[in-house]
Amino acid sequence: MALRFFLLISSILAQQPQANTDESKAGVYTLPDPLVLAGGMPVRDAQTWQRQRRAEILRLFETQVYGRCATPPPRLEYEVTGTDRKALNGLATRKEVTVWLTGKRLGPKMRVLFYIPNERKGAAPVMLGMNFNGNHAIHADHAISIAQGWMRAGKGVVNNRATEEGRGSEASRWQVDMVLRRGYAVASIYYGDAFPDHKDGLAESILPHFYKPGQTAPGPEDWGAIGAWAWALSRAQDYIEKDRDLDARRVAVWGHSRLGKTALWAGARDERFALVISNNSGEGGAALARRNFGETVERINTSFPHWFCANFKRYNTDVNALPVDQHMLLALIAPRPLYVASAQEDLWADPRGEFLSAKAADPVYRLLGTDGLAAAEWPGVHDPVRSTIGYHLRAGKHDVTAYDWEQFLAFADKHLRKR
Ligand code: GTR
Repeated sequence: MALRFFLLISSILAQQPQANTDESKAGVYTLPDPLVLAGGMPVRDAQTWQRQRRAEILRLFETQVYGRCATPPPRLEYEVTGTDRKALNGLATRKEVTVWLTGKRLGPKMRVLFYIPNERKGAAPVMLGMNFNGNHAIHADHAISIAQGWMRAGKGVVNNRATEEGRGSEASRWQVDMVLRRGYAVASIYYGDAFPDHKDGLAESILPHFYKPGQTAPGPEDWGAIGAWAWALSRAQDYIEKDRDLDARRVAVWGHSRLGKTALWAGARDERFALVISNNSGEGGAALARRNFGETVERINTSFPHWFCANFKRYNTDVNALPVDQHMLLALIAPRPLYVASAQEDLWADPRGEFLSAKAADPVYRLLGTDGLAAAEWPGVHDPVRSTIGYHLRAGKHDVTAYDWEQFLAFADKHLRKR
């Protein structure tokens, strides 16, 4: 009996290794060098980065971390509904755009909610991101359609379905009115439209719609949920390119937490995104995988087996064998402006590891002629840095707050220039 109890406890502990939050135990590690080609030759100029090294790194993230995304349908199938030019007391124009993700009107679709500031000169720059609780959760506006499909527990969610009660429940994380008053359009998508976020979500996701003939499950290098979400963000960009109220060359893609990981992967894959914002993205996002602090590769693959590609699990117990680390994901965004936001109490996401990762992407940003990350040391609380790689550490917990938005907007005002 005692032995069985002991075995049970030790197997539970083995499944759930304790997360380290002691800086003195973060360990020593050597990061792979983004500026050395696979063959060992150093990358000394922007051309070699753009033509060779960038592609090598992108491929490694595709095959070892997030998986390869599908080829988009040849033609974007979409429909604009519910346009209201006097939304939010005249502050904005609201549109809901249905995009059919496989290009077929009978197939899966996502709904992109737009608020476009009415007071603007020309096409508006866009803050594009995904939400956790449905488009109707980002603002109390009664005209937003309630999200369909599976939804995780939250305000107004009954039997995994959204109801009216959830309206506006995520509003503090979106700050729609603030963003509009600063001249930016807001675009938001319920992430569950592309992949319902639970371990059995695959069947209801867009992935099976892209299986090759005879395929019944994702292969080791095929995309997972993060890939599906990132890919859907690119389909939103496809639509933005068709809407003359929106400036497709000034789209900032942003996200919080798992959706921050998603925004980074979207920005890395798709160079049309002009600016990328990661908020508290942590493990599998901005934070270095090799640093043993907070969530680990093993932990994330165990809790969320559907997020990454199957190959990523090979690194569960040997993170040093990964041919990349997350600074190389950030480097894929170079030379485009990138903002990494951390929160002081968000130890699970390893705020210091997020900074160190941004710092380790700096040589690539500098090689490409930008000022990189202009902070030698980890900045203190509420001391934002606004170089081409921007960074701040906010007081408080894992969240998106008005403070974060003030910094995102100041950063975007500085870097999202009209082109
Ligand atoms: C946590 C997960 C993190 C982060 C977070 C979130 O449970 O371990 O990697 O993604 O969820 O997305 O809220």
